[in-house]
Amino acid sequence: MEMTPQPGGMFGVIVDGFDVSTSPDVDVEAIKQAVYTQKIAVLKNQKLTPQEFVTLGRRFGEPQIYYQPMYHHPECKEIFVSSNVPQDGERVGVPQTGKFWHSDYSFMPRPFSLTFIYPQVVPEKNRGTYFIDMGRAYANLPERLKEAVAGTTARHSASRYFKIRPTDVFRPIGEVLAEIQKESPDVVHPTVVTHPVTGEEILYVNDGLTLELLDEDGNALNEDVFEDLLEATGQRDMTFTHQNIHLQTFEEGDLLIWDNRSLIHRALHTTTPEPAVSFRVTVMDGHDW
Ligand code: 7UC
Ligand code: FE
Repeated sequence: MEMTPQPGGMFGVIVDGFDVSTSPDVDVEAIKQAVYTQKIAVLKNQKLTPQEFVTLGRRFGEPQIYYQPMYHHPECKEIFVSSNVPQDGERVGVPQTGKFWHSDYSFMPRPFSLTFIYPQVVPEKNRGTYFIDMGRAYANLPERLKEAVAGTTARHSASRYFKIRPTDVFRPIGEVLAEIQKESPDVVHPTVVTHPVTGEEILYVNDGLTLELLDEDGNALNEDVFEDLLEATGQRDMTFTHQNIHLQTFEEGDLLIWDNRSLIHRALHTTTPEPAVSFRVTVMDGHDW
């Protein structure tokens, strides 16, 4: 196995020669450490069945099952499917997922530690995912904003980007919204979290899933602070040229692993989408937040 820094990229490593069935545990550990410190690892030339993909995830942690079955791979519920390509005339997974800045499961009490993406059908144009390292973004915040968020918490919610399910058609929207709150109630996380492995401080705020900041008494903070954080970190830049934004591209055979605690990401889909399918596995690594 060989690990090299990603050329031209802002962060990340390229991993050649990793084989889920023959590579030793020390290689898994080396990749894991690289993910914590370099944030992304791109495993090259992977040829995995869905089951093998889950096995790969299991070597890094405990694979999690997404709370909504509509995203599950038909044979492998540990795989979350993002797809706009029907199979035998049937919808598989969900199209246009993650087209907003987020950290996976930030609206849940225990967000995932690591995310694995294994693209299956790679579009010609518009391939890739945008990333922002919120550890670096926090370090570069103006002192004024660091002071404003000190001791605060943030409320996260599934509501804004909850995808209407086929079974929701003709249901009253209020009923659907009430059900979302019942199944995945809003959660509160510290605004600044400490990475359990690297000790790095991370601004845990994303435009898609974070609703508002709360002071020590649980009262909503001035909205301007929240808006300034989104602006300062690059999440308001719709040209995606902000210095914090990294476009991670991939080709067939690539398998991306990233640190879901410190990175936020945003899928690159267009309104007239080309066929695109990707499989996702998410794991808990046994460390607390
Ligand atoms: O359809 C989607 O964009 C899924 C999103 C609401 N959640 C992904 C996650 O794991 O947090
Ligand atoms: Fe995501």
